[in-house]
Parts: sequence; structure tokens; C-alpha cells
Amino acid sequence: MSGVKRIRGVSVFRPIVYGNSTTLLTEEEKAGTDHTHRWTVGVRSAASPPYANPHPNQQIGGADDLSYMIKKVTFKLYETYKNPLRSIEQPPFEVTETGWGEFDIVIKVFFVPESNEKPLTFNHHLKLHPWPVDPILYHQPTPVDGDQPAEPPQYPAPVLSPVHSWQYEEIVFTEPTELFYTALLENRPSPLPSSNRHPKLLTHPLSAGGNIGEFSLEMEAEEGHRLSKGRQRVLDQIEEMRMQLVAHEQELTGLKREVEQIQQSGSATPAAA
Ligand code: SLL
Repeated sequence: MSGVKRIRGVSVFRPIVYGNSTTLLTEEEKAGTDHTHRWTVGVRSAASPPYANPHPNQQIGGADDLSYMIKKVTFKLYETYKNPLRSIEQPPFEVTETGWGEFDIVIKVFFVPESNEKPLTFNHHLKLHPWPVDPILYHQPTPVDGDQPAEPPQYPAPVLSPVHSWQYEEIVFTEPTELFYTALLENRPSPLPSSNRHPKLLTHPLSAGGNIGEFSLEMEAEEGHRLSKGRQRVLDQIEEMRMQLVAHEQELTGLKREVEQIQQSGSATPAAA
């Protein structure tokens, strides 16, 4: 087949998000069922539309149509759902359902045939219940001597609805086929905004209690910062342990020398009986 030749030395990545958003059912909607939540699980482009979609289940990601690269997505739901293996063959690649409990959803992404790419599988834990509020984000500085003690931090109540749980991923196509490479070049992803354009009702968007937000360059930078801080801590710990090791080795050498000296003096002047 023409166009399936792979382009050497080239790789192209595409940012996506997968996950779910959940809202509480209203009292009327709950009548006669044991279901409590409505959720949407999906695979979307990472950038969100510039306006906040009024429905919370549609707010995160999804600015771009991904059908130039994705042929279909299957979502394997909990076995009690009708037709639990949902196959979505056109965008938006998502499933909306109601339910009462959280469970793991296997998401399988199939690429367009001309890409000759193997499907990718993600596991997503369907999230219905609120994120705990992260106390680190409300940390108050410890008062220095003489200062008034800080007021105890005021934690906001966790947000029950909407609840978002989305994972950012970059799919890397290594040496794409000629045909697919053309499609990739014709469909550049919308860039992430520099920061969250939607109201930050709580803490950090999308995690740690945030309830409205979007993936942004600021978030990426914060994650990078967290990673480099973690890396530095590991390096500091390695250095600290190396110093301890050197000190222990010096102590050991000293002790060995002492033992030798004692043994030598012992053999030179045998102890009196
Ligand atoms: C739990 N292990 O106990 C999990 C299972 C299943 C959730 C959660 C309704 C399904 C239906 C539903 O939400 N199931 O109506 O078919 O928490």
C-alpha cells in the first residue's frame, strides 16, 4: 500500500487528556433509581475551548477534533451496565452514563488505519466523589518568636459537584507513515493557554479540590517545578548519605588501625600470666 512507508528520524507528539467529569443528579433525576451521579468519560484534545462550556462535564479539554488520528475509542464499563463495552466511532470520543459507584474503566484508543499504529490502552478510575482539600495549599507560615500565632487555616468544604479527574498524556508517533505524517501536519493541536482562563473557584484546577479549570502552560510549569524540587531533594539525600558513608569509612579505618596497634603491642610484649 502506498503511503505506509515510515518517515525515518521523525517523531510527532499530540497532547490528549483522558478521564471523567461528574455531577450530582437532581432529586427529580434520582427518583426511582439508586443512581446518584451523572458522569462523562472521554478522550479529548488537551486544550479546552476558550469559553467555559456551561455543562461541567464538557469543560475540560476537547478544543480540537481528534478524528484525523483517532478512529475509535472503546470504554469497558462495569459489567452491570447494559452493553458494557462501548465503542465510540466518531467524535466526541466519550460516554455519558449515570451510576452510584466508582470503578475502573479500560479505555482503548484505536488510531486511523493509515497510521499503522497499534492501539493504546489506558486505565482510568471513574471518579465520583470529591477530592480531599489539600492542606499543603493552605499551609500557614509558622510564627517566629514573639509573633502572634497564625490563625488556624480555613479549609473550604470539598466540592461535591462537579468533580473532575483527567490525566494529561502526550502520544508520541515515532517514524509515522507518510500518509499519517501529512495528516498530523495538517492538524496541529491548539496550544495550551498560558494560565487557567476559567474561574478558579477553589484551589488548584483539576486536582486537590479544584472544580473548574483547564490544562495550561502554568500548570505544566508548576508540575515541572515540583519535579525539579523532588529531584533536588533526592540529590541532597544522596549527598547526605555519601557524607555519612565517608565518615563511617574513616571511623572504620581508624578503628582497624587501633586494633592492629593493640595486636602488635600484644605480640611484642606478651601479657604477664
Ligand atoms: C463499588 N466496586 O462497590 C465498586 C462497584 C459499581 C457502580 C461500583 C451502577 C451500575 C448499573 C453503578 O454505578 N455501578 O446501574 O448497572 O463501589
